[in-house]
Amino acid sequence: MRLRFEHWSLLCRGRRKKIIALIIVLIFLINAMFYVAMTLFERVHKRHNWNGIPGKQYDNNSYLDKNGMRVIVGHYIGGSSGRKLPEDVINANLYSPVPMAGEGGRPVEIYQRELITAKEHFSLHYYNIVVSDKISINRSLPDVRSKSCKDVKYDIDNLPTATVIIVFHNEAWSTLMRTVMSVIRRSRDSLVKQIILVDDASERAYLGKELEDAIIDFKQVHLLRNPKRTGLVGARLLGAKAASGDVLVFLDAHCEVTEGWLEPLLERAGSDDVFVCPHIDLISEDTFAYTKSVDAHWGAFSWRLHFRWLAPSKEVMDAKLKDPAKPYPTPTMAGGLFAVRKSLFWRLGGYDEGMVIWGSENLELSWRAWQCGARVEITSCSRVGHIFRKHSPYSYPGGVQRVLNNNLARVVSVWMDEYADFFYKFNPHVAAVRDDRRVAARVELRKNLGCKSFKWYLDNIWPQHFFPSEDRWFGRIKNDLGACLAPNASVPGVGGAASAQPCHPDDQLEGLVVFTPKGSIMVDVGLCLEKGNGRVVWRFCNENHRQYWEQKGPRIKTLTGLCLTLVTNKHPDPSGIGAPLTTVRCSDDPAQIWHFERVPWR
Ligand code: UD2
Ligand code: MN
Repeated sequence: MRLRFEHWSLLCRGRRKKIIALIIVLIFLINAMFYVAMTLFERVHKRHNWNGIPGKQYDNNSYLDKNGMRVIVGHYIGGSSGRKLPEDVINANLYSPVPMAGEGGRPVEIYQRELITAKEHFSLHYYNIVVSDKISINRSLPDVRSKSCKDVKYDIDNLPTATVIIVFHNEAWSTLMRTVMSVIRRSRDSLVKQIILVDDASERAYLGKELEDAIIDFKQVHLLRNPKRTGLVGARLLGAKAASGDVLVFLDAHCEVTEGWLEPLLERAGSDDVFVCPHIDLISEDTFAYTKSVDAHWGAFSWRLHFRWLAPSKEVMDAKLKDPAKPYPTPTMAGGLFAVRKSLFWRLGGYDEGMVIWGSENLELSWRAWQCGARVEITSCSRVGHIFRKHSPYSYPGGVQRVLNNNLARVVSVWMDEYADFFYKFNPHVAAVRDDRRVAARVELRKNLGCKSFKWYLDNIWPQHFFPSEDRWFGRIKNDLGACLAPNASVPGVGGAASAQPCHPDDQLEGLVVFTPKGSIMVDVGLCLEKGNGRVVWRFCNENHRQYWEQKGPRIKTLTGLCLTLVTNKHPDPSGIGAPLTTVRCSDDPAQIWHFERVPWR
C-alpha cells in the first residue's frame, strides 16, 4: 500500500512538471502574440496619427475655442529658417502628385518611411512639404458655402475686374502654384484681369526659371521680382503699382480659393469704401485637409496688440442669423486676404512703407480704414483656405525683435493717440525703438485725411473691447490673504475655472484687470469673471448677468448679493495662491476681503 502511494506521488510529480512546463510555454506564446499585436497596432496607429512633428499639439499659440474652431494666435512665433539642411535639398522642387491624393480637400496620409523626410524638411516652410508635393496643384475642394450664399445672384457683367496679388518669399513650389491654379480654375476669366506674383527676393532655385516655365502658358499671370527683400508690404506695393484691374485682391502664397470666392468680394468692394475679407478656412499644416472654420468670427487684438480671432458682437451675430450672406464688419482684418478698390487703396495711402518684412501692417491698414472713413468687413460667401503656421520660416534681416518692434512702434505712434501711452508703458522693449520723427509722413497723411481718434474707433467700431479707458477702473485686485484676482497664467485667452494667482508688479499686464462701470471684471482678450455653478470661472464676456459684479467697500458681490470668496480650507498656501474662487454668503472672512490697487494705465 505504502509503495503504491509513493509510486503514485512520483507519477503525479512527473505530470505536474509537464503541466507547469506547458503553462510556461503557453504564457510565452501569449506574450509573443501580444507583442506582435501591439507592434502591428502601433504601426497602423502611427500611419494615421502623424504625431512626430512640432506643431501638432495645441499650445499657448493656438487653442480650440468653444465652437471647436482651432484659433491660431496671430503673432510672430520664432523658428529656425531651415538653413541647416543641405543646399540641394533646400533648392529642390520635389512636386510629384499622386493620383487622388488630397482630392476634395481630404487629408493625406504618408508612409512610415516618409515620416523622417517630412520631419527633416518641416522647418523649411513649417508645413508638411512631403504631403503638399503629393497633392495635385489642380486638386478639387469642397464647396463649403451656406445655401444662402450659393443662392445669391450676381450681376456679373457689371462687376469690377480684379488684379489678384500674391507675394512670396521662399515659398514652396507646390503651395505657391496651388494658390495660383486655384485662382485660375475657380474664377471667371472675365473677372480676373491679372494675377500678379511678386517674388520678394527669394533665394530658392526652383522659384527661378522653373517657376517662370510653370506660368508661361497663362497669359494673365505676371511675375515681378523685387530687386531687394522688403517684406510683404513693399512686395504688395510693387504688385499694386502694376495692377490694371479695378479691385486689388491680395492673397498669401499658401492659399486655395473655392468655388464662387471672387464674386462676393468684387461686388462688395466695388460698391462701397470697404476693405472686404473672405472667410478664411483652414488648410492643415500636417495633412493639407481643408476644414471649414467656425461660421462667425471677427478679428481683434490683445493688450499687447497680437491679432486674435474673437466671437463677433451680439448685434453682428443677430444680423448674420437674419441674413447669413450679408458681409459684416470686423474691427481688424487678419491681413493676408482682402479685396479693395484700387482707387480707395491709394487714396487712403496704400501701405506704410516703413513697415518691413512681416507684422502689424494688418492693424495699421484696419485702423486707418476705420478711422479715416472706410470700413473693414468679412463676407462668409467667399471661402478661401489658408495654411496657418505655428512658426515663421523666414529670416528677419536686422533681427526678429527689431523688425517686429519697429513695425509695432510705427502703427502705435501714428494711430493710437492716448492708447499709445498705455501700450508703450507696458511694452518698454517697443517703446525703446520708438522714433516718432520717422513716422512724420504717416502722421501728416492722417491729418490730411481728417481721420478720427482711436477712442472713437474703440467706442464705435469695437465697443466690446477690453482695454482700459477714462471711465473704467484699472488695476490689481488683491485678496486680504495676499493672492490676486487674475486668469490662470498657463491658459491665456481660453478661460476656465478661476483661482487666485500670485500678484504681479505694476508694470506687468498679466496681473491687471479692468472693472467697468456696468460691473464687468475683465482681463486681456475679452475674458470676464463669471459666477458659475459653484465655482467662479473666466469666460468670454457676453453681457450675461452672471458676469456683473458690484464693489461694496472691500467686498465684491454678485447681483444677488453673494460675496466673491477664496476657498481656503484644505489649501496649503497661506496667501491663498491657487485657491479656487466661489460665491457664498457674505461674512467677516478675510477670504472675502479685497483691496483695489489702482494702476495708472497711461
Ligand atoms: C498674417 C497674414 C499675413 C500678414 C501677417 C502680418 C493672413 C492669412 N496672413 O500672417 O498676410 O498680414 O499676418 O504681417 O491673414 N512674405 C514676403 N516677404 C517676407 C515675408 C513674407 O513676401 O519677407 C510673404 C509670404 O510669403 C506670405 C505673405 O507674405 O505669402 C504673408 O506671410 P505669412 O504667410 O508668413 O504670414 P501669416 O499668414 O503668418
Ligand atoms: Mn500666411
